[in-house]
Amino acid sequence: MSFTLDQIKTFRKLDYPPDLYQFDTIAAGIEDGFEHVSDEDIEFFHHQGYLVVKDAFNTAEIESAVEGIHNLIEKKYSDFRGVQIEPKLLKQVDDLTPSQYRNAVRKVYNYLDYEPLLKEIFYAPKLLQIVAQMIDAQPVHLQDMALLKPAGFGTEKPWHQDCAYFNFSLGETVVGVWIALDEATANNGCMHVIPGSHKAPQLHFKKRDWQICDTDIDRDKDVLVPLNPGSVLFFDGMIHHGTAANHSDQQRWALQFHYRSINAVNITAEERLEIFGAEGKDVTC
Ligand SMILES: O=C(O)CCC(=O)C(=O)O
Repeated sequence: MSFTLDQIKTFRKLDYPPDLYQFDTIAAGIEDGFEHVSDEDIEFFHHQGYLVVKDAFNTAEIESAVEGIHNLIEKKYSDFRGVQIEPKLLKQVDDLTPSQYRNAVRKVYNYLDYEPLLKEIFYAPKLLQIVAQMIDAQPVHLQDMALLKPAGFGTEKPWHQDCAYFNFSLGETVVGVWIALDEATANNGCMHVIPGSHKAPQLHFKKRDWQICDTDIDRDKDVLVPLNPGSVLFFDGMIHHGTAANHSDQQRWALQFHYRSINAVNITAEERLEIFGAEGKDVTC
């Protein structure tokens, strides 16, 4: 049995300002896949910090990715540990039925060495070819995740810059690739980006997550990125982005990959926090 409406209501408290995400401006995108991405589009990516490519993966490729995620959640690989459920349900994880557990998964990560169906899409030549142009060097694996926003109570991912999580110096472009596996809409928690916000690091705070302060977000510039399954959002690792809670009755599954340049330089966590951390800087949020 899945969750009852009463259960869903108790998981669903909104814990951020209702106008933190804006829904008026919708991202435009390149039609019909990667082969239509031009040099001007790569320029657009560098200026604006994001690029949308519609219908980049076909139905068979998306079904195969979904099957890969099911394999991981349903424990096909006995020593795989990269499954995280919705934080709000953590306390009752042992009481969930198998179907409730499946519907409560929020994140699956570090799976490339386990699931060949997902490794295939991570290293798809047609995708890497675009990423290489954006990075202007050989792309190297940085992170692999599947981000699943459960229907009814999927939590927000507050505004942040992904590079605030990565121990690499800021000289080289990090590319995030977000691939919709379901229809991602304004209602079920599609991506939001702030164009042009990738040019400088922003202080992060430990609030609802490791995030940018709600009051430091240029909400008027929020661009919504609804995507149909198989469409892709490329985003610079420095762009301000986030996703609102999913209170709709539609789940929202996506893959999120990150690639760095082969030339990227490692830094320590302390050096990263010198750049992105608010600690000791006499600022509050
Ligand atoms: O897919 C989502 O809900 C947000 C993902 C995201 O921005 C992240 O994990 O960096």
